[in-house]
Amino acid sequence: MNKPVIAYIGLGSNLSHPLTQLKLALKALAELPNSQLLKTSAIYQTPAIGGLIQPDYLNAAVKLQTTLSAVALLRQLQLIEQQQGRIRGEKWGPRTLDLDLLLYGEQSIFTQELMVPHPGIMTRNFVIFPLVDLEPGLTLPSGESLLALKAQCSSLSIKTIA
Ligand code: A4P
Ligand code: MG
Repeated sequence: MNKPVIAYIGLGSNLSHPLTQLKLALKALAELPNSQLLKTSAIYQTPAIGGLIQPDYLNAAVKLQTTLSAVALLRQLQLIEQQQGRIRGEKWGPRTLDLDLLLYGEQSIFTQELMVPHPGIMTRNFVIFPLVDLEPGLTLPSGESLLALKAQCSSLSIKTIA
């Protein structure tokens, strides 16, 4: 049995009733094998980044403890995405559900299949705000503090909806 690790997952949806999608995903995350859901952030509404014209996103994040390996956890997340009708179209295109493995313990992982910390973590307000809800004192493997990152990112375009 692997040692328990604290992992943070980012959730995003901008299709097919995003709030329902996030609630379903939270239920599925609470039922992940070999894992325990510890905390859920507020839900935020943010304009889509990435160039394509598409609806606003709802974003959130969760903190969980798991004995799954990082890759096993990623595959479980992809399974949940598929169960919620995710069709992989254009990169950064609209989606019913996107689950990103943001952090996995203190580990840095750089493979084709998995990059941890998730490359978007440092600059995206829709990742940083939910992470601050979960663990304001968090420091990334690079040594950067979450609160310092939050101070650098815009709060203008993000609002809490639940
Ligand atoms: N992959 C590598 N590392 C990871 C990781 N840490 N977590 C690989 C999850 N997946 C990871 O992902 C493509 C590949 O990334 C997977 O096969 C996996 O092996 P994907 O979910 O199929 O494609 P994607 O989500 O379109 O690409 P990507 O690069 O993950 O995009 P992002 O960074 O997730 O951005 N605007 C707002 N406001 N809110 C959003 O949530 N999300 C995106 C997508 C764009 N704009 C957004 C939002
Ligand atoms: Mg993604």
